[in-house]
Amino acid sequence: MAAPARESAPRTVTRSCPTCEASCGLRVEIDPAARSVLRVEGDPEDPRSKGYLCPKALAMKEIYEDPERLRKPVKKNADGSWTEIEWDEAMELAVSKLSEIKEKYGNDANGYYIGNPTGHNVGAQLYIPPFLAGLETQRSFSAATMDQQPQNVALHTMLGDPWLFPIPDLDRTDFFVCMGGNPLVSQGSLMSGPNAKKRLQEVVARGPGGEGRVVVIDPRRTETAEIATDHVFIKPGADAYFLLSVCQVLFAEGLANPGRLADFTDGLDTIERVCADYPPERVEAATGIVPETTRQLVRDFCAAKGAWYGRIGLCTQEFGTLASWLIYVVNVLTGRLDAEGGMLFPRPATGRSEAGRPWEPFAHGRYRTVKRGSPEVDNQLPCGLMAEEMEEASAGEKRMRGFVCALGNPVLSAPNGERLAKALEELDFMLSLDIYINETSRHADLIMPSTVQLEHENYDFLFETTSVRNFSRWSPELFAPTEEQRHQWQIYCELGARMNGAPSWEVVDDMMVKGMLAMMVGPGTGCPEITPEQAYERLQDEHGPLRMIECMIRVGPYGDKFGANPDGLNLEKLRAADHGIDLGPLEANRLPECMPMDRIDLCPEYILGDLPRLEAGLAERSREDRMVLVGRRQLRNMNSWLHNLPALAKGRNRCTLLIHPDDAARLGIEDRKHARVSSRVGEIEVECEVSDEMMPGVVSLPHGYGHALPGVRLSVARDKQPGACANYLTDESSIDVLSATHVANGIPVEVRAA
Ligand SMILES: Nc1nc2c(c(=O)[nH]1)N[C@H]1C(S)=C(S)[C@@H](COP(=O)(O)OP(=O)(O)OC[C@H]3O[C@@H](n4cnc5c(=O)[nH]c(N)nc54)[C@H](O)[C@@H]3O)O[C@H]1N2
Ligand SMILES: Nc1nc2c(c(=O)[nH]1)N[C@H]1C(S)=C(S)[C@@H](COP(=O)(O)OP(=O)(O)OC[C@H]3O[C@@H](n4cnc5c(=O)[nH]c(N)nc54)[C@H](O)[C@@H]3O)O[C@H]1N2
Ligand code: SF4
Ligand SMILES: [Mo]
Repeated sequence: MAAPARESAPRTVTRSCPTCEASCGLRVEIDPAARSVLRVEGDPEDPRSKGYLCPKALAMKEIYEDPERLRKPVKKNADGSWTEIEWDEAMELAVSKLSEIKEKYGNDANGYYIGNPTGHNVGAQLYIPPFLAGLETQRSFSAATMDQQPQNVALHTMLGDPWLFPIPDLDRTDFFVCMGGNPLVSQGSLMSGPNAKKRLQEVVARGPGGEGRVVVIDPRRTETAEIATDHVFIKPGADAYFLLSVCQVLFAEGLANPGRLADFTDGLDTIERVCADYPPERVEAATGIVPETTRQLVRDFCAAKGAWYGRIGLCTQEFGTLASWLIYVVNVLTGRLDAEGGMLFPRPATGRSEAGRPWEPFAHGRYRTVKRGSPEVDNQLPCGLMAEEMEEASAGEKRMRGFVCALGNPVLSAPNGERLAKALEELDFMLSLDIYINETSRHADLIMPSTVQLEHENYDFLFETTSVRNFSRWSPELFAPTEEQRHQWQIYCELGARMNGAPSWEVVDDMMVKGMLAMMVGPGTGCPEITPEQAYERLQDEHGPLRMIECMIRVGPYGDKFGANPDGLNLEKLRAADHGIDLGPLEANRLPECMPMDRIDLCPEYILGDLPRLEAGLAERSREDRMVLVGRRQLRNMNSWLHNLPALAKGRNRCTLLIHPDDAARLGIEDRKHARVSSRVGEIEVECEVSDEMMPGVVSLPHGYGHALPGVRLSVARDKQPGACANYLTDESSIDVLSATHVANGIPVEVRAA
């Protein structure tokens, strides 16, 4: 690990903000002697964020300072209280309990859930493998099945790589269609770009005559819609119908023109046949969109340099995979995939979109849940099914008995959290890898906390693959961890070593790096002049995630090839770049080289298999009488876990239900008064805000609240923003089976005045 600077005078350090995908550059003024943060501000010299920051830039500081944050493992006593224990004892306890369950009941008697902050922590991402290798279970859950898994499935079946996300070329497009995303608040997801507001305003200014377009298609007139040129209401869950009608118009009006993509795309005739059944008139009642709006939008889009984008509102819904797939189909049919101003493939310095990388074919159904036989999809089981898999009454002898919850809070984030909370109490053993005693970890027998961002180095490993501009960025450790702390990667590596019977975590770490080098350098690779052994000797760090990053970036597309290309990138240069390394705009024309399959499969059979369900749903969807719930994100939240930070929890109650005035009048609901909202699985009480920003028949509630539970040690959250848990209403039985993903948008609910 790089020696942390130890000067004692206050100084300013630059790093990227690890709190959301945007990864803004920050200037952090610290007092090393007092181990305190004096100030956080935007870094004007950061080429991507140019000084921009949002209120959540303070999150890193306040988490670091939070007196309720754990620093040492805690073990639950018989009376429910917690005792701090040493790491060795904690490791011993975790490994013995998990191994015992494995031996007694089989590997799959353990299960795990991986949460979102993993994506923001390079060490957590790179060191999960040895831990999972030790656990050897197929009971694998994560936040992906409340998130982007439908997009993973579409990309895996179409291009061969679930993680090869096409990203809107926001800085060059002049016509941006945004479905089911609210980048003004989320700062862009799978479209990581700081200051989304400015970028979207520039889209409009850039268009011919200053008349570029930003078209938001969303059941709520969102913050993004407010600054867009156009907003179109759509009924939740109807996007697949709408997008098929878009395709129909493209063919019917002779506008389908894939350009160079046609040379390596299969299935163009199939999609023409499929969409022919869905002219705009036929889907109007289901979508709520008048046919002329669809036709004009398609014509205008085709006349411009457009990018057509869909995000979480299209994933976590009834037809998540179909809708996500159709977004890519529209971009192919209009020649906008892989074209400047369209949807482009980032080129990360770590080489993860280069030609010749190994192709793992799409797979599903290799394991099924015990209770209802729900198939895994690319190693993911629907996370809302964790509860029934744990309950003796549901899963019997084959139930999950050991559970590891890693950097996640599924009691608030996953469907039917109330049921999950009860089921967690049935486990023989639960390990939480978390920094708080929160709604989920309070059920654990043992909690192992990691260091937090200011205490470890980081590299924007995930977000260099999702950024609107190519970049490579290292962030320094600002405060060396104390003796009693461990990094997340060390925890995983040590657990893995002990479970695999390896002599030490160091041995496991070395094996990982050596294994990686054996594949990346030497004869027949992109680095033929050097042997893996020589490359190993040249690595800067002794251990840790940055050593693996070093291997990847030196071999990667901008790399120094371990010396063969002396001007290229290496770890020294990366660490010296105070404002990150700008690698320029996204490149066009990377297909087909950058995809593992030879040709685009525009209509994967697996996905077409769900069309009968879509067709069968049309009549039901065309009825008017449903009231449905959708989600919304807020500037000062990050899912469930920033509410304990004073700067982000202040102000009035934010956990409010938005409802259209007509619905409110009909139901006798008044602004700022309470209502009870119920679904098939639960009921909660929330404050209402009556607003015409909602589409009639649709109500909106943020997720991540519901902190006032016994045993939770989050006093600021409990006092300032307790809220109610939206996911107590999310029905775990409502699954987009193709992707194992839950429906968190478009949940049928009943609302009545409290
Ligand atoms: N209804 C509804 N539900 C949703 C969504 C929605 O839109 N609507 N969105 C879904 C999406 S997109 C996501 S990604 C998921 C998120 O779901 P989760 O990942 O399960 O939930 P988070 O709230 O992100 O919880 C993060 C946990 O990690 C811990 N943590 C944070 N940083 C660290 C760290 O550095 N080390 C350790 N050890 N722990 C840390 C926090 O204390 C917290 O317990 O929620 C999903 N749930
Ligand atoms: N401030 C903040 N930023 C965040 C997060 C956060 O919690 N807070 N979370 C981060 C995470 S983990 C993620 S995954 C990203 C998500 O980033 P986004 O995808 O931008 O997330 P949302 O803001 O939830 O936007 C979803 C939109 O979909 C709409 N919607 C709901 N149902 C439908 C539907 O059926 N059809 C259509 N067309 N629209 C629908 C909702 O009204 C909402 O406006 O944000 C990230 N950034
Ligand atoms: S937009 Fe995201 S990355 Fe930028 S300061 Fe806010 S939380 Fe941090
Ligand atoms: Mo997410």
